[in-house]
Amino acid sequence: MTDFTPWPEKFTQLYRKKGYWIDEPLTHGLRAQVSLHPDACAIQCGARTISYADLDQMSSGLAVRLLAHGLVPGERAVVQLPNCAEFYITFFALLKAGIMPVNALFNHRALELRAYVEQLQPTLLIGSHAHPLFKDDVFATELREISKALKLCLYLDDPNPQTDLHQWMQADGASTITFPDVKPNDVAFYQLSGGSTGTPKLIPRTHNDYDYSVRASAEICALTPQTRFLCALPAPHNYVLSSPGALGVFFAGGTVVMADNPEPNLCFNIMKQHHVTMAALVPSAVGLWLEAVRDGLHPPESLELLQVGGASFAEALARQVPEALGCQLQQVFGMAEGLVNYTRLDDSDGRIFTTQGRPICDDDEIRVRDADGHDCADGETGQLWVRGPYTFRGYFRSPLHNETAFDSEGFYHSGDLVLRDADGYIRVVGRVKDQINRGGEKIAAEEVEGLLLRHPEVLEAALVAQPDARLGERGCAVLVTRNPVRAVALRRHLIDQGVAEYKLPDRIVFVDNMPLTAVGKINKRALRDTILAIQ
Ligand code: J2J
Repeated sequence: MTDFTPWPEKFTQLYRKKGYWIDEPLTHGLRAQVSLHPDACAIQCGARTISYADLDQMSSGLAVRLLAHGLVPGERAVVQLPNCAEFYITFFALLKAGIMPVNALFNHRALELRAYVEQLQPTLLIGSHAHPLFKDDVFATELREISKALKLCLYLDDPNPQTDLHQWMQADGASTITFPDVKPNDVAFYQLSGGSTGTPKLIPRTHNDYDYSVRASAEICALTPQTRFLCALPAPHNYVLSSPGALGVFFAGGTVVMADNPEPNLCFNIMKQHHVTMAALVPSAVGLWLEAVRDGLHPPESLELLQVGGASFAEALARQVPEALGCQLQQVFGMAEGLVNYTRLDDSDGRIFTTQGRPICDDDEIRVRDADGHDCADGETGQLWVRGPYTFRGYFRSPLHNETAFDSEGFYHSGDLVLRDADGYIRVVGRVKDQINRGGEKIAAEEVEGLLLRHPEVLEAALVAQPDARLGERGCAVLVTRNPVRAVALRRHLIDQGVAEYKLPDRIVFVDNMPLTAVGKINKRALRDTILAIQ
């Protein structure tokens, strides 16, 4: 089974020749800023100010200690940290040490973490006791059984200095060590896929491809050392990590200001206190910010640019942003698998309000195809296929899934329904993948259905999207059961299996029979109508 599918040689050469891939490790952007202005603030985390020199030294300190402990470049790690400076320090430390992490979301639970550990067989786990799974050693012990290679577990704020992450970040001697040479075409880390399948899939991202997407994004968004970026979405998410996200800000010498979540009172206070100039939100959070302003809360005057992406953003809301929040809007349509589109800062209002932008790169090859694989004309709705210098070529160890996710020419099928105008601007109008987009959080229907079907009373299960004014969509489980079961019992059943809370169906509906398609599959389109009819 392939861990990583490389780009064919022809493309590798092209992307190098065009200057997209510059054969530098993903840490090079940070290195440059450390030497330019070591004392500038890289991260504002609550009252803590982490300078570029601190970020560099602490990440080197951790990297040195990990290697001295016997971890070996090429090994893998599972990391689960909340939104805090240590997330980035750890990320850079692992890049320096050549250890490839997956950064789990903080709201992931046992099911997701088990799946990552099972797939990656990590030697290192970095977590936080603030997470319910790591309040004692029980779950970590279970993970050690799943990955026999797991030799070190470190925790944020661990009372035991031997395993306290901060202790491991002490910089002693770090500056004298040389780190292993990383090969820029190797995997730097694994990104999380929103997924549409039963088990969460991992996306290998290389130094070269990720570095390009970050560098180019920072340029498109005109980031400078004066940029003060609010990270209020989960830090590991591809959007706030790389579009241009925290990495883009570090590469430009700006400041990342951390917030636990996008709640408007919290964020407005933080933004005012730290003069935030730019923020990235999902549409459901923008809804909350606009509502707060209508209720009399003053938006921060320093805010210049608000990025909105991750889920469909209604034009009516988009139009309100500049006046209500006193800033420019930028729409972002991206995916952890690669392709990212932005409206440009100098685009007309019409484009900014009604499209999700155009790709980063001229060599992002976009195909809009109908269900039979034929190319659609400009302005016609079809399925998005893409290949390019930062769109991956295969999921980690998923040969079967890769067969359908890619065509024979290496184009990736994102599962989005889009239309593209003659200038290459894209509008997302729906999707064909079996996924719920719950306020930007992606839920693979098949995963939740599989868990529901493990309940002894459940005969058939389908998770479908139901429109929701606040979240855009909610998950509705439609079930055929042997005997009546209470919804609370089913929720309990899901929680007991350790699934992340955001994946729990918001609503459970019972039916006698499932509507079927001509080929005998559950007809989800019909089900969506059914659940609306029985509101
Ligand atoms: C409609 N649907 C959108 C948009 C993403 C930048 C921004 C977002 C993501 C992300 C990202 C959308 N309108 N503006 O990784 O770097 C839906 C699509 C897409 C899926 C990807 C980035 N922006 N989507 O959201 O991997 O369905 O990445 O295929 O979480 O989100 O989800 P994800």
